[in-house]
Amino acid sequence: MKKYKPVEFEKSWRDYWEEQQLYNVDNKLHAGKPKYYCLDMFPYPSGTGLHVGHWRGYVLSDVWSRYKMLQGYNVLHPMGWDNFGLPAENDAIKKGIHPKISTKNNINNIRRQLKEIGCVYDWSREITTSSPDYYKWTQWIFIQLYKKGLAYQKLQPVNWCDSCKVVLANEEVDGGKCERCGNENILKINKNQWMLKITDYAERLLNDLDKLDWPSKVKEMQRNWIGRSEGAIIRFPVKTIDNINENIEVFTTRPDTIFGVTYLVLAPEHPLISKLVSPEREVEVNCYIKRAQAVSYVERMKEDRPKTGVFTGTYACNPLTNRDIPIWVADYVLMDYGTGAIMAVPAHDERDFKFAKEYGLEIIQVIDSDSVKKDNEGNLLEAYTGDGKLINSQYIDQLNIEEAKKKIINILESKGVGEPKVNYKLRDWIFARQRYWGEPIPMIHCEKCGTLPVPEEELPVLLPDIESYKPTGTAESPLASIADWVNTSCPKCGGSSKRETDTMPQWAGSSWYFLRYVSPHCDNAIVDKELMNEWLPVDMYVGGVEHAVLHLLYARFWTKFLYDIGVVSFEEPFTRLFNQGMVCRIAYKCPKENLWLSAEELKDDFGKDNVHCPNDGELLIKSMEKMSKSKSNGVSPDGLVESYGTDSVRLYELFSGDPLQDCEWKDDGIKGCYSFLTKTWSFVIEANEKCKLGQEATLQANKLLHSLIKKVTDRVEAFKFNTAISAFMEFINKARKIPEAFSKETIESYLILLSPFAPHICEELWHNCLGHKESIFLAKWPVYNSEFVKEDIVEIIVQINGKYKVKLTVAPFENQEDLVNFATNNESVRKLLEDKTIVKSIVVPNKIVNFVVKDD
Ligand code: ANZ
Ligand code: ZN
Repeated sequence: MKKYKPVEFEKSWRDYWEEQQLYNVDNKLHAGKPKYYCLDMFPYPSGTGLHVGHWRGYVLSDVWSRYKMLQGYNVLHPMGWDNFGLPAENDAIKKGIHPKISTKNNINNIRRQLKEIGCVYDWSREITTSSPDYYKWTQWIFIQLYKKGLAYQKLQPVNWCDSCKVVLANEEVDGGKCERCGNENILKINKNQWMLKITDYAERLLNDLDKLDWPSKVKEMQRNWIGRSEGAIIRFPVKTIDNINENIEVFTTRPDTIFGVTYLVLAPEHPLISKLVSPEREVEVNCYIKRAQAVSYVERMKEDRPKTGVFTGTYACNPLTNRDIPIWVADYVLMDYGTGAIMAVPAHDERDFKFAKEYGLEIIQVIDSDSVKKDNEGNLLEAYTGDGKLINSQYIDQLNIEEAKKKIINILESKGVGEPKVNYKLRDWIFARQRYWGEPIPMIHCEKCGTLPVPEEELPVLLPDIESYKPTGTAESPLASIADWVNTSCPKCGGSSKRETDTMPQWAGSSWYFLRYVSPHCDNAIVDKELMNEWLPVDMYVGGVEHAVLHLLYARFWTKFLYDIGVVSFEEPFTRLFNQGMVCRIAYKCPKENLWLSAEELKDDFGKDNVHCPNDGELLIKSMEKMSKSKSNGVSPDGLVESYGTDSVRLYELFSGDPLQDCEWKDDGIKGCYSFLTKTWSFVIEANEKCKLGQEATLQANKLLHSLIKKVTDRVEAFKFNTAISAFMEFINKARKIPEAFSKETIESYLILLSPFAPHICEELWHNCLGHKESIFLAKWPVYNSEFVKEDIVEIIVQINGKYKVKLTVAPFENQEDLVNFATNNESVRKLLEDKTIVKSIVVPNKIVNFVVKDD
């Protein structure tokens, strides 16, 4: 019998799939089938290529796509490159190669690696965000946004990294540090910036989350990011000094606590400060403001930060009690939320409480309940933020909080000193970078006519080729120094004018790429209408949870906008979302040099405890870390593919853990998968040899196979690929003892089931052992016969809060956690659990799953 040698045939099957255009959706092989659009979050082509951690998501979506194909769908599974933006530019700067060239090289390398995984993409649809025929349409969208008043310029404090010499977006400031270089010295400078008014869409972005079949964790993250708060605006008149007549407007979610206000706080950037500060306090206040500017927003928002502030020397007046209230300045109040000013209620707000304690300010309790904590003298021990009844509040005493809120808002309105207000945490999107490697913002500044969009027929505004793409070290983009690009004529008056030199942020191209894939070569419109209606929205979107907020929010925003201007016919781009967990691996760090050491450097010691540094003998710190270049714990797939073949690597990627969870990469884990494939190889060959023409499978063989069909189908549906693979392993250990018991048809079914996971070996055996002439991926996913799985099936009752909901039939689980997973992932159960938080799940093994839930 021939031995299993994957290197001998894997490559040629990959070539075969490409020649056959297996995933080319226009191919006539797929005519008349229903559509299925499966999309991977496309990669930034970084210089280091892909490690096995990156592979995980691509393998997952490939298995899913091949499975859908076998189920009879015409599967659109495209791939492309998000190669504008900071990572590519920084990488290029480091190596001194133009980003256009370096990203092209990187793309070629990653495309090769993706092909090597055996993923079949429809490469005829490949798109690149930096190619002019793509970014032409990114610029076009910008102009449409501008025309609708959703793109505007605003003087904004921006984060300036003194070390990278660039302006950083808020999301690039990570824990007060520059995300690129780790520098902690992030300054605020003012700059006129292009902004997109995503806040106009806040309500819809929030409400439409309910329609999506997404992990509830991601929806929750989006809800928090949008951050809707209901409350009120209240105006506190400033006590007149020098006849100034000003009000301090605050936003509060707790108008009910107005009788407990003991001071007001302005953010250090608040424009009123200079007007109302008393002369004798001016020096101190200015000094405080200066210091506050050096602190990042992220830092300022931290709960546990010591509270600091200064008194302005001035008082305001509580509009309902006429009491004098001191006005303070403190950096725990942020300028860009609400009104940049608050009414402080130390008795019921934790930050206010700490601040009041620090500066000896009065604390008036206005909410009472049994759980309020006090010392012997009756002083509050901490801020009480729970439910209760109003006290010390005149005519609203004894009301509950909700009643009190309503009543106070009514009174404020009738006196004209306040009104209800909904506030969002979501900020407008700063849509400009002072960098070279991005889409030029297609605007022109004319001294006479002002700021105008480039006429649409002149798009794209090409990014010029330049010698120096490095940051200028000023707050301008490198484009500003290319005179013959910058100077242009005004589209309105023809006079001399200047191009906008800022470029778009790296999120731009990825905010709409899913749309371009359906008609990537369409040059007279952003998308071909008919194809758009046929393919979109995306049925399954696969990618890392690190994009749970920004990318997904931006893509949803642009989709809603394109819907509003009639370009697309759907309001949400991604119907279903799957976030794979990260691949982790042991990592060693030398505490002395702060260096991470790789497996190559540590040789046989890798994996052991108490390892010493080969350079300086220091005891190394061993930990489990996300696989990454920076921790020196990446594993390149290239060598593994050479020794074990792609199929084994694919299987191990899937087998190493629940796809949703982080998993650990063990270097010899792959051997088990290789051994399983070797067994599969000899089993299929032997069974096929022993199988006589027309032979029927025995009852035993049928039972084995049909229970496998049932298990694999259920588990794939639930995205539990790891347990699907265990089912294969169990099967093969039993089946190889009775190879003579199988029929040709049962052997075929086995291969079809395995083919999405290990496509090469299955295609090889399908052709060269079983004698087929067409790809196995044109076969049909087998269906189990319930006759053969009777004993193997249990009925699971699913309850929510003890009430019967649905019945599921499934092969019994050994591990009851898998049963809970299976139930949570079932289509109808998922719907029932939407917008609920599972408090716990109670299991009667293989009989009942009861979810105890609360509403979100
Ligand atoms: C009085 C009060 C009493 C408050 C109380 C809370 C509890 P959300 O919207 O839920 O995050 N706040 C308002 N603007 C702020 C700003 N720019 N910087 C820092 N804090 C700000 O919370 C809104 C609450 O956060 C507001 O309600 C305000 O404090 C504070 F027992 O007003 B509250
Ligand atoms: Zn002009």
